[in-house]
Amino acid sequence: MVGSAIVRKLQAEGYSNLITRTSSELDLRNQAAVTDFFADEQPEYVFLAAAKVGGILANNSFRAEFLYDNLMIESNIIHSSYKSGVKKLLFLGSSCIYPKLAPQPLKEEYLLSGYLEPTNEPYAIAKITGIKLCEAYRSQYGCNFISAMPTNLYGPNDNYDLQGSHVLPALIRKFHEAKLNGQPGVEVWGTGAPRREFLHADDLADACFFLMQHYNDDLFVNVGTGEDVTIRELAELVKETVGYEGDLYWNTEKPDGTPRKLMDVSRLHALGWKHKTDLKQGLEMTYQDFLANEVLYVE
Ligand code: GFB
Repeated sequence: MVGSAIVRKLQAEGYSNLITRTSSELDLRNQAAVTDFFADEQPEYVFLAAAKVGGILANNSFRAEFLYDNLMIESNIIHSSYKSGVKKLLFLGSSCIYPKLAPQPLKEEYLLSGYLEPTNEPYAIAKITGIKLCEAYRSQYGCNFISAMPTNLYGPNDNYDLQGSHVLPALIRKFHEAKLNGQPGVEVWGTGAPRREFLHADDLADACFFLMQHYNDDLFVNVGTGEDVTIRELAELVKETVGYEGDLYWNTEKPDGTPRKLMDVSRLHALGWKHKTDLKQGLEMTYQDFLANEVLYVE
C-alpha cells in the first residue's frame, strides 16, 4: 500500500528512473541479496517503506516474525545504503513506537518514556531500532538518513484479510459482504472505545516526498492528521459509507490494544506540510477502490 502510493507520487512528479522490487523478486531479509541489489542498482534516494505489517491480531500472533523480519529488512537496507553511498534515505516507522499511556497528542520527544502496548511490542521495538539505526549512521558516518512516523494508514492496495488486516479495511470488507449477503449484523472487535487516527496512503506519500525534498535533521517526524475518532465512530462511518443497515455486535473477547495514539503533528505543520484527505472523503475513495479491485483484494 505505502510503496505503491509513493511510486504513484513520484511518477506524478515526473520521475521515471524508479527502482522497485516486490518481496518475491527480492527478499530484503537476505543480507547478501540486498548487498548485491545495491551494488548493481546504485540508488541515489531510498524510500524504506518495506516491512512486515498487520493489525492487532497479526502483531500479537506472529510476534517473532514481526520482530525478526522488520529488524532484518531495515538493517540490510540501511547498512547497504551507507555502503553504496545513497544520498538520502527516508525510513518509515509507525505510531505504535510510543508508550501505551503516553500523554496525548504524542510528541516525538515521548519516545522511550514508558512501557509499550504489549500486543505490538515486537513491531514497535523493530521500528524504534530503525529510528536508532538512522540516527547512529548519521552520527558515525554522516549519512543523511531521516525517519517519519505515520499514524494508522488506509487506501489502495491495503490488506483486506480479516485476520491480518487493520480495522478500517476489515470493516469495509465486513460491512460490504454483510450487505451483499443480507447478514443481520456485523462483528466488530473490542469495546469500540479506543481512539485511532487515520491518514490516507496518498497523503503519506505526499508527506514522504515533501520530507525527502526538504527535511535533513536527525529527529524523526510524526505524520498524521492530528484528529482521531473512536472505533465505534469509525464503524458507524464505514457502515454509512458502505450503505449497510444491519446491527453491530461488539466482540470484547478481542483486544482493544492501546487506548489512544493521536500524533502531535505540529512539527510537520511548522515545516509546511498538511494532509489533504479527511476521513469521510478517504473512506468514500477507499470503498470505491475496494469495489473496483475486490477480486484482487479478497482472493
Ligand atoms: O487497526 P488495528 O488492528 O490495529 O485495531 P491498532 C485498531 C482497533 O480496532 C482495535 C479494533 O481496538 C481493534 O480491536 N477493531 C474492531 C478491529 N474491529 C476490528 C477488526 O475487524 N479488525 C481489526 N484489525 N481491528 C496497529 C499495530 O494497532 O496499528 C501495528 O498493531 C501498527 O503494529 C498499526 O502500528 C498502525 O491500531 O490497534
